[in-house]
Amino acid sequence: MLKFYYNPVSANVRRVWVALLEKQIPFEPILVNLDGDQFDNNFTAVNSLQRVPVIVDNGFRIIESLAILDYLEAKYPTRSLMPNDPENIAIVRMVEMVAVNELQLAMLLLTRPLVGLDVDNQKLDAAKERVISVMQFYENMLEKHSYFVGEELTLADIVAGTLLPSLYLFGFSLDPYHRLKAWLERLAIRESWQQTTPQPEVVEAALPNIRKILERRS
Ligand SMILES: N[C@@H](CCC(=O)N[C@@H](CS)C(=O)NCC(=O)O)C(=O)O
Repeated sequence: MLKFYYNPVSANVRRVWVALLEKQIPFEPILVNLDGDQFDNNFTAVNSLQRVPVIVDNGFRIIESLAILDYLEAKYPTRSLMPNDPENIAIVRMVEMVAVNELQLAMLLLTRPLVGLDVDNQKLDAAKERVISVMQFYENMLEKHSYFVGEELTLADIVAGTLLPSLYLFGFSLDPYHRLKAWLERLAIRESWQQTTPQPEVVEAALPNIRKILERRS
């Protein structure tokens, strides 16, 4: 059975977890505590870069959440989470890249003061502005349809829709973004979202580990 190395507070993990559930792929979850277990010899043998998520499928090992999503889509095409016409493929990729390269980077910076780490005020303001620009960009993209591509869930919704619910932690309100709010409500009622929503007490308990991870990266 496919092995899934995960941690429940990781956004990078959650997008893979949601895809596994949406595609109804059976998997064996293997919890990696990010309080040091990621540096164990056992886990380092699985991923020498010492990060989750990782999947091992019939002995084939993949790291990097977006690469894992692409693999799952190619290997398990039903229930499809990727359109097949050029424009819609581009939309999915664009939404994913904006989520990871713009939104997630800004959110990482905004997490620093939450865990007691220093950050330059100018950088904080720039990160907040970036988040607002991304929210507006997504709001505009959701003008015509229920999801980023038509009426069906795709990887675009999974990647962006597992990041945006955490914005409240940084004081952002979704109230001015009616379409974004309705889209997130639509996602929140899906079983895959409900099953993978990190409990607030689990997030709270993980804050010291998140602090150490961010400290190592600065
Ligand atoms: N680009 C990678 C990022 C993976 C990543 O940063 N994972 C974090 C959890 S969110 C981790 O395992 N961190 C452990 C550490 O830095 O020590 C992906 O998308 O999979």
